[in-house]
Amino acid sequence: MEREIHPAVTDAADDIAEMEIRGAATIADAAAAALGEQAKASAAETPTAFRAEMRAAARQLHETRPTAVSLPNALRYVLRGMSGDTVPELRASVIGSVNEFRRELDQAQDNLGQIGANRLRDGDTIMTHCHSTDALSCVRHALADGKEISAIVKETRPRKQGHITARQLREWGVPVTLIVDNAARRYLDDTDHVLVGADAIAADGSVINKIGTSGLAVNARERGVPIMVAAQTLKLHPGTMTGHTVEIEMRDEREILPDDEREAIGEVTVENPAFDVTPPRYVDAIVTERGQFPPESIVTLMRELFGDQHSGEPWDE
Ligand code: RUB
Repeated sequence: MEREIHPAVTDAADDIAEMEIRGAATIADAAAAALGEQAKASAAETPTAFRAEMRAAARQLHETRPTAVSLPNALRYVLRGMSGDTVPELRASVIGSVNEFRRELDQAQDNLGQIGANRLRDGDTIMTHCHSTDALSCVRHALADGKEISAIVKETRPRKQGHITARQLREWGVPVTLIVDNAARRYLDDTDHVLVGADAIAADGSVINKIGTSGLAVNARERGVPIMVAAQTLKLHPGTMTGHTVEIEMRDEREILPDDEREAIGEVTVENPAFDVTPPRYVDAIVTERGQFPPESIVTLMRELFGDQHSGEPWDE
């Protein structure tokens, strides 16, 4: 049966797929909000139809981008909070869990920011990669604590999310040096902390983040610069506890090589992975709203948070 999907869901799904909405926490927030709109607008007449509609909306959102685990974690949170025997009860429960989820997301980002800020000293220079709201929360708190922070911002090819980071830091008055990705090793000698976010953290402590993070981490380790990953617990990937791996999104080749330039070069293969995996041995600390963890011990937190819940996905029919 065709389910009524609200335009707010279709629009959010398109915006996530096209990266108009991007970054793991922002994607999770937008997906939860879209489920809330679906619940508010639903014309379903029976509880069964309402539940089916919510599952269909969640599936559409889930299919947009495969790597950021915050997206399925958000959908799980909202759908698992759906309860009641009538459509109005179901609707109210979904709206309630969407609001709760979004509040917790903000709160978690704020709390981890304070913990991450404690690692930064007055006068420190950080190096960033991509644009992470969790990572920037650490800087915001350090500034609020009266510390002076400078930033070396990697451009982050091919989508140049470094520009978003640079703009935000400048709004906060942070001195910014923008560099191309290839210059990172040279500027590590002027860096006190590498500070990045995460799209997913695996049970072994591996960090999945924007392509280029792993090379940066290896170089930083070689230069003796600590690497800190700011990632609220929404980024912990429950499936990796039972042996699943994290799918790395491959994006359109034209992000790297537009058609006209490709024609001029001739026949080439182009690969455009959006993310990579940094092994735990190159990471000094994962900073969450529950405290900071050496990557190898993150599994303890995952066991506490997820237990052994693993019984199918709430959006499956
Ligand atoms: C974004 C990216 C960010 C993480 C964390 O990739 O890799 O570092 O998502 O961001 P893309 P946040 O631009 O391809 O979505 O801390 O805001 O969740």
